[in-house]
Amino acid sequence: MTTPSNHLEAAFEERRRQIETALDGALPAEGAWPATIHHAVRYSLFAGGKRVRPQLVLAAGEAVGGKSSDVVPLACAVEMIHTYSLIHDDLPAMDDDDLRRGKPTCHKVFGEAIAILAGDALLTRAFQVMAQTPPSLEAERVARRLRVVALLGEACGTTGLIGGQVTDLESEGRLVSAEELERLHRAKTGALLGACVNGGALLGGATGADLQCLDRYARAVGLAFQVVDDLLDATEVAEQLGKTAGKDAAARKATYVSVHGLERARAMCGGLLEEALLALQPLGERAGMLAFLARLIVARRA
Ligand code: GRG
Repeated sequence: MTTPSNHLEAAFEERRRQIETALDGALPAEGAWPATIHHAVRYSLFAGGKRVRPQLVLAAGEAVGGKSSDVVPLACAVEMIHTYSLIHDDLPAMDDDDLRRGKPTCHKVFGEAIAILAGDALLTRAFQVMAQTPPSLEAERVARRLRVVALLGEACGTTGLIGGQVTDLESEGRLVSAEELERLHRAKTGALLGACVNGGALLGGATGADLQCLDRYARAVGLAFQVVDDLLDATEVAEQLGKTAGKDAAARKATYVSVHGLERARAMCGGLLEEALLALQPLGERAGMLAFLARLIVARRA
């Protein structure tokens, strides 16, 4: 029997394949000159990520009745930006990690210099992909694309991903308040996830009311994602996570587990999921995949 959940699982798998193909097409070929950098970029991008961010882009576009072709460039761009941030986060100067996505980190395989450049290459390529509009694209769609480029720049910048990372590095070994921690998480993780949902919706042609619902959803899911990450780091092993476990406690990092404790952090996740699902209600069935993704994010084990 086909249930709504079977149907969503099948659509999720189908989209995962679509994302892999689009990412492959959005990069220079493996052996293209200069080959080392393209090997490194492809090594990290195709190392087995869950592709949550591109899935959110596609689902947000669908929730507002947009066409898949309108949102695929953003789906590729956010995964490239996310992978760049992981490569740089793993560097000796930052988290100094040997394992990512179940494989040796980029700098372990290619050396630090090439890993830095692979991150830079992915970030640059992401904005190139967003800016490459076909000549036949209507002016209105080009304008939306430009708005989303600005949104994406903000999400990656000093008040988003980079700001969150700076605050994270500065929080090691010191007491952090619950408010500071929420701000850090919203910047480090929530900003890019927010750009996936809001950007996907804008490219899909969302109007004011839909955008408000989706922004509320994005804020809840963005925070839930990082709370779950903190829980997993404290409770799972490296084989399950595909990255080193227990790093937060070892580095005396402020996390939802260290600040609130395991039980409260779990309860917060439940509350954030409820908030995310509530936010989607006005969108009805079109938001089915976004609801599926929120549940998946909270229930994930890696
Ligand atoms: C270096 C500018 C810069 C930023 C680094 C991404 C990041 C900020 C730090 C990595 C450590 C971390 C816990 C980040 C929070 C975001 C997060 C939970 C990343 C992991 O995302 P998943 O689970 O990974 O979607 P996959 O591998 O499945 O794509």
